[in-house]
Amino acid sequence: MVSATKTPKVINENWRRWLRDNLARNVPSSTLIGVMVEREFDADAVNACIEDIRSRPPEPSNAIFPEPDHLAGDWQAWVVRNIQKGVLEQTLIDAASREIKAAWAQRIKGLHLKSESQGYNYATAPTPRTGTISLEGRSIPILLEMAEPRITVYGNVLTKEECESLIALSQPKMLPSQTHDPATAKLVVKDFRSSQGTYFDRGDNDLIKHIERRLADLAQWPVENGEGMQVLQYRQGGEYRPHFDFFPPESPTSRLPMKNGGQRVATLIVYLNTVEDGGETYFPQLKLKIKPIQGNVLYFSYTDAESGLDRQTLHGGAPPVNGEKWIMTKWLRQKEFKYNLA
Ligand SMILES: O=C(O)CCC(=O)C(=O)O
Repeated sequence: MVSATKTPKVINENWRRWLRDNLARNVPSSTLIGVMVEREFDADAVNACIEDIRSRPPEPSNAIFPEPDHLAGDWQAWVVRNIQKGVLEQTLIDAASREIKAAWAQRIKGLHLKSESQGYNYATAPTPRTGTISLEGRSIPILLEMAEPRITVYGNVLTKEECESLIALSQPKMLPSQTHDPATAKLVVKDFRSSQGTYFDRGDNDLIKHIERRLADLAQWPVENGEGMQVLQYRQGGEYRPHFDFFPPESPTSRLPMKNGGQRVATLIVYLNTVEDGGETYFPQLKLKIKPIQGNVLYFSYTDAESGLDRQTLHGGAPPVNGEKWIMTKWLRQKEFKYNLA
């Protein structure tokens, strides 16, 4: 019998960029090789690519014109799929042009943080609990409190047992994380979000119900306005690059998810394990990093009562340098988030 030899996976421009970004953040090359080998790349090829990146001078900033992610990655497949469906070439060119415009508008507006955020009304922004807090007989220390943007870190919100139970419940149903493709509004797997994830509908089971009530109490926001819980697992080197949690008005894909519950107003991130090295949630505009410690909760809000958006809440999840990172995210909406819509 002839044994089939596997063609090594090609390191495309997206992966090369991922390597370059992580090397720039001082992630050890052994970690990066490990992540890519797990995804069936050849270790020698990855090593050669790392050496090549290291041997080149940094790119001059005026030469960088990145394309929107769906075009930078599998854009040929996107074109072929649509042509096969009968979509006209000109329609694709128009769609791509719109996307490039929207992606650049988002980037540029994201950088004009000061002027955009000046229009944000902190007096009507959602505000979580502060002061002395006792929940279900446990005292909850406030570890960090920031007013503008509104960011609070609480300690001791979930017990070790609750965190472990949530991980155990999630483990059998983890799938590669998805995000909305700006071209089609469909959920797709993207390199900028290299994690595994799963969801629990609101009130899915007694443990989830209990935790949702506790988080609603901390956030001072109704349970009914919360989306289901999302659990994320990042393996060594896995990350979530900086993004906003609200639906950006400049993106054509924002309209659909806002039909149920309106805009997102705040996020709660529950750390289900402690990450010794790396894995922080970071706010690049604020130069702020939050260390993942089991049972702690990070709260931040970004939509005021007039639907003004606080773009200083741009944030990401840094890659764990050693071991894994598990978090659970709860997004809160302006209005009730309904289930079982017809
Ligand atoms: O992994 C993190 O720390 C951040 C997660 C995140 O940004 C999100 O779930 O929206």
